[in-house]
Amino acid sequence: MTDKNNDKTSQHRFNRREILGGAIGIAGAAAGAGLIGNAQAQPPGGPGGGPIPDAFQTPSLFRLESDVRNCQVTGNIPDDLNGAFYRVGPDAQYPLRQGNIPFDGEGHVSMFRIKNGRADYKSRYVKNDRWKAQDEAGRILFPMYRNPSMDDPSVAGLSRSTANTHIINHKNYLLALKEDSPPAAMDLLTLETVEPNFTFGDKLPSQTFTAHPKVDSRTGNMVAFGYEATGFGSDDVSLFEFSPQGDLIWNAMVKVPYVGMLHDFAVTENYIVIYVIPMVIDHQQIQEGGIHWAWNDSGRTHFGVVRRDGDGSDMRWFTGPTRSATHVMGAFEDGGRVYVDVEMSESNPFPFMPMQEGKQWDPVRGTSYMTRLSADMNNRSISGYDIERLYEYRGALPRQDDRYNTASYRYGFLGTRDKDASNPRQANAGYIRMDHATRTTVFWDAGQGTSLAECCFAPKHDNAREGEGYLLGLATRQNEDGRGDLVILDAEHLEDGPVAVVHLPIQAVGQVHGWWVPESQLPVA
Ligand code: V55
Ligand code: FE
Repeated sequence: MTDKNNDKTSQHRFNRREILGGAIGIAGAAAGAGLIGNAQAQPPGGPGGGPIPDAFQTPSLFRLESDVRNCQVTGNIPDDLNGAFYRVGPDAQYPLRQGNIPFDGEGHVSMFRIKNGRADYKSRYVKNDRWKAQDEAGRILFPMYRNPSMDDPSVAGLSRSTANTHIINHKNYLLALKEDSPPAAMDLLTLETVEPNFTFGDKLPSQTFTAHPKVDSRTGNMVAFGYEATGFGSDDVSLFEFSPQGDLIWNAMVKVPYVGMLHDFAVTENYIVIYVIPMVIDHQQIQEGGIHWAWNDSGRTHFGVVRRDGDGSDMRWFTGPTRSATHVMGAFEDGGRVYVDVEMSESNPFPFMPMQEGKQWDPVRGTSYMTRLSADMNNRSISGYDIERLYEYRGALPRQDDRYNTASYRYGFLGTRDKDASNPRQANAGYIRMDHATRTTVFWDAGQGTSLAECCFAPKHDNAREGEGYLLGLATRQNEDGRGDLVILDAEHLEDGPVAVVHLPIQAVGQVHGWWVPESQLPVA
């Protein structure tokens, strides 16, 4: 694939652009223009604003595992920020096949280990069975996103997990997650893969495990689910809860109205909410060698609420119009009404996901905004749920102070673009803090030529007030060959700009999600 960009100062960027364009086909064409170049070519639904995290600006063929000791720092890393910031994203082991999507690159985990004012950086691939088999074979053996019928016969029975979506700590492990498989367990400090197919000591009541478990705010238990839980394409969803020690506390099985992508879910004190969007399994497309999903632009959404302590039979479904939501900022209940805050778009947020019925991807209807969904559990007669847009900032990877995962919360954080820029196509990236109590926002503008990955909140100490802490995020410097900087902001004073910037001498690996583990939860080295 040739590139018309002949800017001599951006030779490296040129190459990456070529790689992305060639490797991911349609995504290269539809999103690449906005993703890899600067903001100019962005559609309104482009990076940071739309669904596609700026993360995918980093190459999906990076493959450099690295260790950077004692990174250079501008400013001062605060004394009360001690722990590790983990990131994970797809980093394709081999160029992706025509028709495949960037969500299928193999997982590459990175870590900023921060202690006593110093930061070290490390990155390692998740070396699970898939990665090892493909490394030994010297070629792709799992050539298509969530389509086992395309697999090389030699890998029959192996986990297909790319482990590329999210990471969380559980017991003494870092679990690398992909929603179609069990986790892979890594060492929290060395990032070695120690248990490539982690099934909680055979107690995992599902064949799959979500990328978005929640930690219960009161008990520290991990509440999670798996969809397509009893086999490929099944309409069974397994809901379950593990104690911090790894004991299975509770589980129940429910059915969904149709098989759609259940990327995230919500947990409140008493309820679990799963939200079914018309990113549907497409059996014909799968048979023809394509990916798992396609967008049905006339499909209805289903907001399902079920008690956390029952057998699943109390599940209530509230239906609504065609919408997409993939990530939850926070959720809570108030007098029987259940609220779930999500990024929401009217249509398919992902330009590389096929559209059914020959429709065209729509960058405007594909743009996401923070939106509050709710349903009144005390009212037996309603069959719909309510939708309220909260803020006019676009963006798709919302976060909160994760200590409030299952409780009422006030503050949310989001990577976005300046909504007041005179030319929205050139709007600078930034992070905002949303205060739901006052419905006000504070925006930090990262400046020109920088893109931002999803941010993550780190409390100042274990007993800090909600939102008292730091916001961490990876900044990619477009004008420096995509070099990476970790920015650290005071989460209560985003307007002041970073208190510290940790400089990498190289690009960072790409990122979908990130996760903070405080010093108190890390093993002693
Ligand atoms: C997402 C990411 C995935 C995936 C499904 O919304 C959904 C994000 C990186 O992989 O397989
Ligand atoms: Fe996600």
